[in-house]
Amino acid sequence: MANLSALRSDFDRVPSSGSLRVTKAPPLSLETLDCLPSAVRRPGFDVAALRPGILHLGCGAFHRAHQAVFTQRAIEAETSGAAGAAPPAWGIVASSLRQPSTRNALRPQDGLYTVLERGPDATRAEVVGSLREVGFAPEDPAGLLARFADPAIRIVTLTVTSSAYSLDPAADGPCPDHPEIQRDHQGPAACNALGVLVGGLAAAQKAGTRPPVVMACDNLPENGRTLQQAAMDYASLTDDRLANWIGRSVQFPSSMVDRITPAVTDLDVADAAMMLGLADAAPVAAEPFRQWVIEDFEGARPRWDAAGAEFVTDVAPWEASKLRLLNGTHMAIAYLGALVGLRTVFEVVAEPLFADYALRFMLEEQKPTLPPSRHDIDAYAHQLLQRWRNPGIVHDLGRVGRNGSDKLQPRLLASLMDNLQAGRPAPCTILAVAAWICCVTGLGVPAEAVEIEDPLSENLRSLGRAAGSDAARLTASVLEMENLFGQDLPRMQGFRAELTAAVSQLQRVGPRRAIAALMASAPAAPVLEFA
Ligand code: CS2
Repeated sequence: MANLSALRSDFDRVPSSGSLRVTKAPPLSLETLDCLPSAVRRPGFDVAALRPGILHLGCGAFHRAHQAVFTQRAIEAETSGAAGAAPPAWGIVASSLRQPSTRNALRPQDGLYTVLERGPDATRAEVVGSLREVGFAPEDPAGLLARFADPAIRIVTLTVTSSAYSLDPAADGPCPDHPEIQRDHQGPAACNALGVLVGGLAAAQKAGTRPPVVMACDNLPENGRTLQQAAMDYASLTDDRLANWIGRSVQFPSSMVDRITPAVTDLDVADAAMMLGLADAAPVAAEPFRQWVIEDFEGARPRWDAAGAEFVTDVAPWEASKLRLLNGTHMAIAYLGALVGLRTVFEVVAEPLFADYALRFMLEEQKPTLPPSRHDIDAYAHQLLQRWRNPGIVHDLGRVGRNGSDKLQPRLLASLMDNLQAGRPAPCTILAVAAWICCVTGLGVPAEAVEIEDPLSENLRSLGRAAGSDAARLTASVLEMENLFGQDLPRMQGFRAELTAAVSQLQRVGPRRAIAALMASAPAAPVLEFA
């Protein structure tokens, strides 16, 4: 078994550099892999000999900084000791569904790319070789579906973002009227993630092969069960027998994935080139922390456990704390920070007022809503603050806060409902929801505020225009969006008035004074402690 700390010490520490650009360097590829300086960590197996075993849908930066790295380490763990032996067949075949840019950048590099691990004081570089093929789904839809029936592919993973499941947030299932689902049904080939998944599973069913295990790696509650239900609902729009077979025969383990991975910048490209001495058109940058907790399943899998992943019988406690503390707080500080014109998560938590707010939100409002577990939630919350305070990670608030209407329910509204039902006040959550309303409707948003994109933006902005500066009218009209807020929450006693007051306060005095007033008030209810 590989020793993680030993693997880590393979890196040489290299100070974070400035934005020097290396333009003349030859490209990273299998041919130049041996030219890497010793400070750069490289795949510990014969990359060219690696055969595929995993199909991945969506090939964004997160997948490449997370699952691909775990898989690289897992392959190394199984390869080590067997000099000259072929690596275990766990190479990743990835397919981008929306844009060909990653494929275009990675193909000339034989799928190789750099992960820049940006710590508070230093950046380390690792070249990843677990990604063996990258395609663009619309160019070869039949080829992609055929992969599902290839017995070599034993696992299918997905990082397509929660928005790509085309779920109806209130109904907790795919929305048949969703434009992407409509397009899939009318077009010659599916291009939506669910359409590709269901089409691929249909191919496996038809071929009579053992279907691959399908693993959701998106930030959704019960992501495995949610994806399975979404796939069944999608299949049943046209084929009930397929839907039943998906329910009976395909395993969908849930998993909790975590690694903060900001959008790639020119600085990342320049730093990768400088550290490698080779040009890499598709590096990714990420924090040193990475975590993967996977619901155990039947069948073969890479030695992800040797790479630091955990297999457990119930992912729910990890998933709940991650979604509610990390992702929920991310959203809260993104909207509050955006309203004062701050740009990054680091900038927000650098202000003690925002950091205190984040901690209070996590410990007094999110923590009491978590399922009982032995996890040390206080330590987790403090560790999150440390991670957000990493100056090497430039995590843009606009990116963290975008598509809020798809993410509000699991990250903020579900716990809000739990708290209100239990009679616990939740002023930090209500302020966060109010900040989201201000950001997306444009109410009282100063010129310097960061713009927050949302799929419902057009509708939300027109509500903002219609309400003018009338906070009560605005709040009432936003709460009428049943697909976001459902029916029960807006009826909870006192909630509407509190939310209206928070929107109005943000509009009048701005986030800093609103938070200061909130922090000056003592928590009104004792914090529940779980063993
Ligand atoms: C963030 C996540 O943009 C967002 O929604 O909260 O991408 C977050 O950085 C990751 O889940 C960290 O693992």
